[in-house]
Amino acid sequence: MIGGIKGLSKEELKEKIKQDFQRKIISLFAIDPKEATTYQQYLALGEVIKEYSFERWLQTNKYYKQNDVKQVYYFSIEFLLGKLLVNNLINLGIRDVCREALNELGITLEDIEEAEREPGLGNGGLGRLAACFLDSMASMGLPGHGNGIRYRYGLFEQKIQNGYQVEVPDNWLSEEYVWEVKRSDRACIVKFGGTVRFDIVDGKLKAFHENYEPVWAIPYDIPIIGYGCNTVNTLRLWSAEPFENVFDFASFSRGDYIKAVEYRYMVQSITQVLYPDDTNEQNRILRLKQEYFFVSAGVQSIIRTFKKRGKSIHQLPDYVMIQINDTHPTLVIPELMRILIDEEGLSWEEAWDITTKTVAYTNHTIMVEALEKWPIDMVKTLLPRIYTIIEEINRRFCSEMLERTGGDWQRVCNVAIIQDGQINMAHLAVIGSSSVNGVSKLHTEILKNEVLKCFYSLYPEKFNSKTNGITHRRWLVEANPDLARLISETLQTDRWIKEPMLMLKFKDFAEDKLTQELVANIKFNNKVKLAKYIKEKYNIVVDPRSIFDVQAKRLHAYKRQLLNALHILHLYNMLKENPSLDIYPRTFIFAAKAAPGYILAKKIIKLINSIAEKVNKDPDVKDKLKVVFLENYCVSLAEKIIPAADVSEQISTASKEASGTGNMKFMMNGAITIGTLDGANVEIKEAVGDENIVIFGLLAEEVLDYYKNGGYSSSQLYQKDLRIRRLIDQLIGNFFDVPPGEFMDIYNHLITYNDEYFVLKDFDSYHEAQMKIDKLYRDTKRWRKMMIINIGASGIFSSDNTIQKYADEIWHIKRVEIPD
Ligand code: T68
Repeated sequence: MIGGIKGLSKEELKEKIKQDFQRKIISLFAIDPKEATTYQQYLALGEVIKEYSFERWLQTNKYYKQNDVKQVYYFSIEFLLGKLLVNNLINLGIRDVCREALNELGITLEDIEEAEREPGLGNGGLGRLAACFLDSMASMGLPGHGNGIRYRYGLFEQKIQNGYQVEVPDNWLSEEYVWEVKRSDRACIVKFGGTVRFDIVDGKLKAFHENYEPVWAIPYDIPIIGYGCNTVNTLRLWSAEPFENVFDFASFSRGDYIKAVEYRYMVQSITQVLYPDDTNEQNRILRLKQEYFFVSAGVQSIIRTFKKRGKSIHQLPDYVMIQINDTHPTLVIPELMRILIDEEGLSWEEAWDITTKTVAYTNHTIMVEALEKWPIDMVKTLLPRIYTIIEEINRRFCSEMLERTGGDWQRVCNVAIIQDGQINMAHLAVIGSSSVNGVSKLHTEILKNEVLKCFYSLYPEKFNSKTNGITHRRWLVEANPDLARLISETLQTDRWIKEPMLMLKFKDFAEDKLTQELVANIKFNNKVKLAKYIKEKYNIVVDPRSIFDVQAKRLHAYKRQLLNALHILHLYNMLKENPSLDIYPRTFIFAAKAAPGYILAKKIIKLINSIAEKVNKDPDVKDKLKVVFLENYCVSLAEKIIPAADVSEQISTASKEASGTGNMKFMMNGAITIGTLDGANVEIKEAVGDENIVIFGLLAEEVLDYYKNGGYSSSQLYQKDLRIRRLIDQLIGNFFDVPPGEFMDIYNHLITYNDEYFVLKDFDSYHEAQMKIDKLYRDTKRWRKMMIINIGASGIFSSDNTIQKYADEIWHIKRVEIPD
């Protein structure tokens, strides 16, 4: 180990970095440091920086243990970390000295930082939220860790070929991953399949799980380094490995060579790949295996650590809290019950009391198709002991409900865990936990009044709202260093990096001419950088003086990239009719991955690219409209795009986007939102004031009312509105240079199936809103003022604030200061 960096002067630290870095290159690659490639330099620097965090990491764990600190474990099937080198340098407070050290060796730190490959262990918002939360917990000195899966292949890499999305496997582990530490000594055994036998032992009914297939869960720990403090928490990701001795040996001795090999294959498949679906992949046995695998390993390891403290198991809820990120880790509930009953010998009632106090559940969606349900037979076969526990939870719950409702079977069936041969995971999560939260005010209201209404009337005290947040350290300090510097200079302090509510003071400078100019210059420079990237990568020239209008997020019908695309086509039509039409030049930028099996979403990508092709090469509109689709949207690309955005497209069908977090990242970087009153947009509007955001479209209650009572016909709109008719006709006519029928799925979605997400219904109102943006942007002073207000107000949406609420209201944990 390289040793710590405690108490060194800046000069000493610089010398140390130089030495450690060069030695590391030699020890890793046996080459002269001068000959190292940028990637080798990255690997060496990464190792050195990781080792610098070890002292604090040890210290943190020691402190938690010695002081009996209550700890939170955030269970999530995805953690979308992004690159860690820059982040870790900033949080350790050594980025500048490191830059200088490398400079003296003739190396540019930024080149090394760029060389890092990001682990794509998440699909989108949910996984990125988990990563923001880790950063906030560590930076706030909160004892909170992550528990997840170390996928061999992360989210696919997206390429665009001839306008179509093509998926390429993300082999992120082809080179070693610098930031992890393998801990084989802390492996756990996870058991699949087999049978359950019940027997009376010492007068008590006991379950015995037999003939199962054991799987090794090997933990890989990543240090999560807090900003400006000594806290280093842990993200533990589990990898599945076969049981070499016991099982293989047994199979071989039976002469069952094939079975032994199949077993190895089965085990490796468990953590092989992240499901590339941001709604839900149902009824896939492998997905269920993944869920149980990381849950079982995580809970076992928590209990093992807890027991080392020498406390009674009954005190578990006083020292441990498990937050489940959506329903994917819901098996925590029966798994904890299993351990408490089968291994710790507690009664059902004791175990249930402990379990429900220890677990809390966050819901991230109201989309019915995304609510997880597992067929009974699948669970019974794969997890026989867990199944018996779920069945018993259900039996007890239903009989209690039967009593409470005076024998109203219908009401009991509505809330049962087991329904129509399936296990309803959201119901299990609500029943088995102490807290249920939505991720924005509006979303929580919809949960209480619609989706989980029956449960809200049963347990109103469990329900609460925790509006999402983003870490301003990554999304501002790291992604937009010039703006961060300006804020510090303007406020004459950088304390806002620790206390984001101080950012609100930046709003006071909204009318200040100098601040306005400086903000505008920073934005312009960021746009120049992005324009350069676009030119280099796609050979498309975009004008940084045009409005950069950006929609970057997963491609999903409800997020309505289609509305944006059709509207661009409409602007194009207007310009063709009247080439001298006065519209302010705009560059429309899209970035979005579609789930590989999501046909409509993939057609929308093709449509955007077809529109881009039409628009970009038409001399009539050349300087007024440009359309660019940036491939492979991921955390690092987001860090390039967002600081350069003028307009942030947050245009989901009201009620559908639980919160959104991109909306917060854009406002934090001075983009103005054009959006519906959906998810956290509602709260962004409250924070910036009506005049600093552009709102359009149906309200959530109107949308829900249409779903319930009908009254909307997209084909009538098609008949009535000439603009819309023209757009739809262009889709299915020969306007685009595509194979016949290429966009038929889009046509059917909009017209045949009556436009489920109200794209056409909101079209007119969206157009009005876009014209308002056009007008506002021309008013330079006004626009700059809006930017500053958005930047300042974004402090409210720092995940530090969100996490403080989780800590106070759900977890009941306190900040601790880890001593030097
Ligand atoms: C998102 N959900 C919400 N899901 O859509 C978004 N789903 O509104 C919210 O801001 C964000 O969560 C954080 O709360 C997702 O991102 C998934 O990615 C996902 C992944 C696997 C299975 C289901």
